[in-house]
Amino acid sequence: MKKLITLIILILVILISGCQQGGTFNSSSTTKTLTTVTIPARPVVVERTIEITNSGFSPNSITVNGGELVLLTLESIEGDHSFTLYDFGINLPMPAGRKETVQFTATVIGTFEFYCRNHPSMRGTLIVNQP
Ligand SMILES: [Cu+2]
Repeated sequence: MKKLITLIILILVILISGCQQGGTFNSSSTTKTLTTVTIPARPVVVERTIEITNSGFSPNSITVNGGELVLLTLESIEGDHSFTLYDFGINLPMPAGRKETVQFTATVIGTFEFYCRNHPSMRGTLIVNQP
Protein backbone atom coordinates (compact mmCIF):
# COMPACT_ATOMS: atom_id res chain seq x y z
CA MET A 1 0.00 0.00 0.00
CA LYS A 2 2.82 2.41 0.87
CA LYS A 3 4.44 1.66 -2.46
CA LEU A 4 1.21 2.48 -4.26
CA ILE A 5 0.87 5.82 -2.43
CA THR A 6 4.50 6.62 -3.16
CA LEU A 7 3.91 5.79 -6.81
CA ILE A 8 0.80 8.00 -6.97
CA ILE A 9 2.67 10.89 -5.33
CA LEU A 10 5.55 10.42 -7.77
CA ILE A 11 3.14 10.51 -10.74
CA LEU A 12 1.45 13.64 -9.34
CA VAL A 13 4.81 15.37 -8.91
CA ILE A 14 5.75 14.53 -12.49
CA LEU A 15 2.39 15.76 -13.79
CA ILE A 16 2.55 18.99 -11.79
CA SER A 17 6.12 19.75 -12.87
CA GLY A 18 5.05 19.02 -16.44
CA CYS A 19 2.20 21.51 -16.09
CA GLN A 20 4.53 24.11 -14.68
CA GLN A 21 6.81 23.74 -17.66
CA GLY A 22 3.78 24.17 -19.86
CA GLY A 23 2.81 27.27 -17.91
CA THR A 24 6.13 28.96 -18.39
CA PHE A 25 6.19 28.24 -22.10
CA ASN A 26 5.50 31.63 -23.61
CA SER A 27 5.49 31.12 -27.37
CA SER A 28 9.15 31.99 -27.71
CA SER A 29 8.78 31.79 -31.49
CA THR A 30 6.97 35.15 -31.47
CA THR A 31 9.21 36.77 -28.85
CA LYS A 32 12.01 38.83 -30.37
CA THR A 33 15.21 39.58 -28.56
CA LEU A 34 15.54 43.28 -29.15
CA THR A 35 18.81 45.12 -29.27
CA THR A 36 18.19 48.79 -28.81
CA VAL A 37 20.45 51.52 -30.10
CA THR A 38 21.56 54.67 -28.38
CA ILE A 39 20.23 57.50 -30.48
CA PRO A 40 22.88 60.10 -31.29
CA ALA A 41 22.08 63.77 -30.60
CA ARG A 42 22.24 64.43 -34.33
CA PRO A 43 21.14 61.27 -36.06
CA VAL A 44 22.16 60.57 -39.63
CA VAL A 45 19.15 61.20 -41.88
CA VAL A 46 18.56 58.67 -44.64
CA GLU A 47 15.89 58.76 -47.32
CA ARG A 48 14.22 55.72 -48.81
CA THR A 49 11.37 55.45 -51.31
CA ILE A 50 9.02 52.54 -51.82
CA GLU A 51 6.57 52.32 -54.70
CA ILE A 52 3.41 50.33 -54.17
CA THR A 53 1.63 48.60 -57.02
CA ASN A 54 -0.62 45.57 -57.37
CA SER A 55 2.58 43.55 -57.85
CA GLY A 56 3.88 44.51 -54.41
CA PHE A 57 6.41 46.83 -52.82
CA SER A 58 9.32 48.04 -54.88
CA PRO A 59 11.88 47.66 -53.50
CA ASN A 60 10.58 45.07 -51.09
CA SER A 61 13.58 45.35 -48.82
CA ILE A 62 15.22 48.44 -47.39
CA THR A 63 18.29 48.58 -45.22
CA VAL A 64 19.33 51.27 -42.76
CA ASN A 65 21.69 51.48 -39.81
CA GLY A 66 20.65 51.58 -36.18
CA GLY A 67 20.27 55.12 -34.86
CA GLU A 68 19.46 56.63 -38.23
CA LEU A 69 16.46 58.86 -38.78
CA VAL A 70 14.62 57.34 -41.72
CA LEU A 71 12.52 59.48 -44.04
CA LEU A 72 10.45 56.95 -45.88
CA THR A 73 8.48 58.10 -48.91
CA LEU A 74 5.65 55.82 -49.95
CA GLU A 75 3.94 56.17 -53.27
CA SER A 76 0.91 54.12 -54.27
CA ILE A 77 0.77 53.82 -58.04
CA GLU A 78 -2.29 51.61 -58.36
CA GLY A 79 -4.71 49.59 -56.25
CA ASP A 80 -5.89 50.01 -52.68
CA HIS A 81 -3.12 49.11 -50.27
CA SER A 82 -1.61 49.87 -46.92
CA PHE A 83 1.91 50.22 -45.69
CA THR A 84 2.01 48.52 -42.31
CA LEU A 85 5.20 48.31 -40.25
CA TYR A 86 3.85 47.61 -36.79
CA ASP A 87 7.23 47.36 -35.08
CA PHE A 88 7.70 51.07 -35.75
CA GLY A 89 4.09 52.10 -35.25
CA ILE A 90 3.38 52.73 -38.93
CA ASN A 91 0.08 51.71 -40.45
CA LEU A 92 -0.93 53.89 -43.37
CA PRO A 93 -3.74 53.35 -45.86
CA MET A 94 -2.25 53.77 -49.31
CA PRO A 95 -4.94 54.06 -51.98
CA ALA A 96 -3.84 54.68 -55.55
CA GLY A 97 -2.34 58.12 -56.05
CA ARG A 98 -1.37 58.73 -52.42
CA LYS A 99 2.15 59.81 -51.62
CA GLU A 100 3.23 60.04 -48.00
CA THR A 101 6.48 60.56 -46.19
CA VAL A 102 6.78 59.02 -42.76
CA GLN A 103 9.72 59.30 -40.46
CA PHE A 104 10.97 57.05 -37.74
CA THR A 105 14.19 56.45 -35.89
CA ALA A 106 15.71 53.00 -36.30
CA THR A 107 15.97 52.36 -32.58
CA VAL A 108 16.13 48.59 -32.74
CA ILE A 109 18.49 46.23 -34.57
CA GLY A 110 16.95 43.43 -36.58
CA THR A 111 14.76 42.44 -39.50
CA PHE A 112 11.20 43.68 -39.45
CA GLU A 113 8.36 42.83 -41.74
CA PHE A 114 6.13 45.32 -43.46
CA TYR A 115 3.07 44.32 -45.40
CA CYS A 116 -0.22 45.36 -46.95
CA ARG A 117 -3.30 44.77 -44.81
CA ASN A 118 -5.47 44.30 -47.88
CA HIS A 119 -3.19 41.78 -49.58
CA PRO A 120 -1.33 39.65 -47.01
CA SER A 121 0.93 38.23 -49.71
CA MET A 122 2.36 41.73 -50.25
CA ARG A 123 5.32 41.74 -47.91
CA GLY A 124 8.71 43.26 -47.48
CA THR A 125 11.44 43.69 -44.92
CA LEU A 126 13.14 46.52 -43.15
CA ILE A 127 16.65 45.56 -42.11
CA VAL A 128 18.25 47.62 -39.36
CA ASN A 129 21.95 46.85 -39.11
CA GLN A 130 24.17 47.35 -36.11
CA PRO A 131 25.80 50.76 -36.66
CU1 LIG B 1 -2.18 45.72 -51.16
